[in-house]
Amino acid sequence: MERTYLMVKPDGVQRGLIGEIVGRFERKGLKLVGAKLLNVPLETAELHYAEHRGKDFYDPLLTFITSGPVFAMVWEGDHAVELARLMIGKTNALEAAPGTIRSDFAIHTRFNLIHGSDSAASAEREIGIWFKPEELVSYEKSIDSWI
Ligand code: IDP
Repeated sequence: MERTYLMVKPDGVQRGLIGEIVGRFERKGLKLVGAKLLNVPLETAELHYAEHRGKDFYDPLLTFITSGPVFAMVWEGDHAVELARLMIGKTNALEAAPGTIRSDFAIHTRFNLIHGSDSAASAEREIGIWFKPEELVSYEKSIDSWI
């Protein structure tokens, strides 16, 4: 069983797409184990995007991600990281495959609606940045054996 960190970015929250996005992962069969709406402290944004420090899009990215509330989530399931990345689509909406979240709802690269961890190791690191262990819920769903 794998976990991934997903986050509806400020553009997704402003555009009223939280429900649409959450619904896609629910219908897929992944299990929501943590969620919260929050304004992002600058230090948290810096930690989350540490790998991009120094790139030309880094400062605008921090400004964007701290500009309004985000909806932070942890989802669980077999291959959760890879499945979520496939459903999200490529970073640039122009390159995202039809049917992906970014293709269906985004136009630009920065305002691309959602973050998803790119590996199991990144997921564990990011979950540690955004959630305390006690904020994650462990539970069984009787439907699990059908997925
Ligand atoms: P990802 O979100 O698809 O994993 P990353 O390369 O990790 O993409 O970049 C993090 C975020 O930084 C992107 O989701 C996007 O919001 C922003 N970003 C990445 N590359 C660019 C760019 O070339 N111009 C503007 N923003 C960018």
